[in-house]
Amino acid sequence: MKIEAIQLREIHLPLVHPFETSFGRTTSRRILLVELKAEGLTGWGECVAGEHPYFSEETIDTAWQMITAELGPTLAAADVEHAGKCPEIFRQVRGHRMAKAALENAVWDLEAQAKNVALADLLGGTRDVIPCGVSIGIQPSMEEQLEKIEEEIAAGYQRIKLKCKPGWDVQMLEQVRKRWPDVVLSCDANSAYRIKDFDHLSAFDQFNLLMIEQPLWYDDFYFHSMLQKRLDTAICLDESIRNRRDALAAIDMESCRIINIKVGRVGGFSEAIHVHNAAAERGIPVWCGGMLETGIGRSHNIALSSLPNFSLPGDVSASRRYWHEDIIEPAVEVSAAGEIIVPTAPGRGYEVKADLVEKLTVRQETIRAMELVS
Ligand code: OSB
Ligand code: MG
Repeated sequence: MKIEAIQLREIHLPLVHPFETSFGRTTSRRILLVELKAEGLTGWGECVAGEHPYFSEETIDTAWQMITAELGPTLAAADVEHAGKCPEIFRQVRGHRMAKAALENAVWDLEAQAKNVALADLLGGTRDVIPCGVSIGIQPSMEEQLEKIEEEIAAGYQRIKLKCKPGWDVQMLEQVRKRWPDVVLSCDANSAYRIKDFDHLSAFDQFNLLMIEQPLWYDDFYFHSMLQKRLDTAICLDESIRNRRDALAAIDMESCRIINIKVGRVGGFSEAIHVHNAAAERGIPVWCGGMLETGIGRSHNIALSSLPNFSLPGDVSASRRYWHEDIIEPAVEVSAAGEIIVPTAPGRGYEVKADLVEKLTVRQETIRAMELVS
């Protein structure tokens, strides 16, 4: 397949509710969308890099720069035999995994359409429905926290993940557990704790959490392994797993017992499948993380979550939790049983609302092959 044009767009979209983590608060998203044209088809990708380099080093601006200056022209010049060849095509560029994923995932979308198969099938998916959880941000008050949890349990979500940080942890979890003794709960610290907090973190064991996500440094395995030895609760790594080798190291060192796979964080579907398979072979369950995506990234997450080892509920939730109006049609819905149906139509299985995307666009740029540019 020859990519004929790569269209980049930045859209601005306010969140229905602000989302607060230990690293900051987001009220509105700046999102980079990729539109690939080939053989009369359009493939879509979404870059999950944030507005600030707080989750990872990348931002929407570094991704825009990398795609326009390096990755885009390289892709446009390449003969893309199969979407799985993208990592090789991008190999010379180190890092910038979210930028790479935005392009690679759009190529998978194109390929699925060209082959007339669902993206989930092309990726090797086996599930018809995926189990869904929610990620609840740090709330301004305990009252609002309990209200929010109540609302999401009523909506059917199978697992409630609570963002936590020093000062919003043990006491908060205590109150939640008191009210809901049996609900499946986890927490996510986004690297808010340090070695001096090990004893404090042991107190989390009393809450029977499914897992505690990324308690320590964003780039660490060693101290997570030290901590895991002292905790009954399973550690789940998010930020520190960048690729299959990281997954192998973390599993081998017993730094975690569960892995959160974010397709953007690992650089695209190819690497996400490698991480999935490596974990499956070692009996480590995975689940699909979220990055406050629009329907485009969300539809990619749904397809990925259909792989067999995505056995735990992911942070792939309904469109309406994030957006007043999503940019895809139909919007992503979660059933009362807390499940999303995996689309069977060719490609991602959701239409992009082109007029809405156009209206939300604040900048755009088209990239063609190197030779055509110069
Ligand atoms: O750590 O999982 C995370 C959102 C932005 C950055 C990091 C994370 C998150 C979430 C939200 O937890 C997941 C979602 O609902 O998209
Ligand atoms: Mg996380």
